Amino acid sequence: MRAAILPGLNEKLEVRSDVQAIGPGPGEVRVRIVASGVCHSDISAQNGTLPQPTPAVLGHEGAGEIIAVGEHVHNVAVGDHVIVSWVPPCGECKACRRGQPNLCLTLFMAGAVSQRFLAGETPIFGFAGTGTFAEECVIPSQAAIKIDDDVPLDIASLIGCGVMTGVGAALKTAHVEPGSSVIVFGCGGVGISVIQGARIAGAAEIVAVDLVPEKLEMAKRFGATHAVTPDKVVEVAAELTAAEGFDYGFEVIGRPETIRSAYDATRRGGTTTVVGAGAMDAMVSFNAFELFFSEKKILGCFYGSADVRTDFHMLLRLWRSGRLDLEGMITKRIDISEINDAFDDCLSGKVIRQIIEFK
Ligand code: PAD
Ligand code: ZN
Ligand code: ZN
Repeated sequence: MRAAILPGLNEKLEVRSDVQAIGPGPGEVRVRIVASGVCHSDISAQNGTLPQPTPAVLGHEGAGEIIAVGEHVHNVAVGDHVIVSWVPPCGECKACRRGQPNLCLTLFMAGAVSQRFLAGETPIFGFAGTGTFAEECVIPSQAAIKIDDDVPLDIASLIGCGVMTGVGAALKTAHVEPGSSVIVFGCGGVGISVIQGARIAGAAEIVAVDLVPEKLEMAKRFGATHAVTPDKVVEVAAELTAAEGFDYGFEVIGRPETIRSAYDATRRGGTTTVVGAGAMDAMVSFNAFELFFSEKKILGCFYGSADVRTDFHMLLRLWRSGRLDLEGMITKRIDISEINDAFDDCLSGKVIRQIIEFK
């Protein structure tokens, strides 16, 4: 089968057709991937911002159909349509039992160090324990979340990472309140999803911030009431909040400067949520005075604080009722052979989500 492999750090992806997925072993399932979104985290795995052993099949935002199940698998069966979750909740650890299954590390860490693919004779990792830039992948059964057969799998794939993370950041991490003011730095697939989440939560003002002018126009279609380049943030804060700052600031880029900007744009007592995934050596500075004096809450956000077992369905219901626009987020449909160009397009900042379709 075909798969896009990252041979080593900072190398171009190589699309090979001699790849196979190994298994399914006990507790695992084999998924025929129908669609996979391209998320910025895939690029961050390529350039080392996020740690990932190589060689690895990238991709972690996918949906498809179960074509084989290993022993002891009861939650899904052959023929089921599923969304791949890159954090499979084990259901038994402390994080799962205290109601924070997005922080479950049991199967996530095991997946990160297993080589569930072969390219020729070479064992290959899968990004974040998945690897959806492949026609098939083998994952723990807990990573396969069954959905209704009538949901188009391209729509479904987006929920697997960007939409769950972004909408979850607004609804489940920050708990945006009706009538509040929100500012979102970064309008890629994840940032647009934060904007949609804030709109669903009933925010009164939603300001989108991006460097790319086309993105600002797009952001308005998804619920941003204002959209500005970073140099206009102070001006818009003056206009909308009487310079007090926004109730909620979201950083959806993953850089120290923009984390700092999101904090600065948040009002005293407000909440800054860091969704962007930055590097381990990228430091952000706060002075000791402002931390206590401003009483701003700084929240991290991992996978939208989601319980994928229920929240994927919550998002699908919002989509069915016309309150969450997923179709509009698909900027481009590509063949896996175009994956390196797709990475360049993502870095240009002009696309929301690109989907690899496997036919
Ligand atoms: P993307 O590349 O599609 O979008 C990023 C956007 O930010 C683009 O529109 C850029 O133009 C814009 N941008 C870049 N620099 C600036 C700047 N200095 N000021 C304003 N705008 C800027 O990325 P994405 O939406 O796929 O992902 C966004 C981040 O979220 C990225 O860091 C990704 O790794 C992270 C992520 N985190 C989680 C999580 O669990 N926390 C999950 C998924 C993705
Ligand atoms: Zn667990
Ligand atoms: Zn992602």
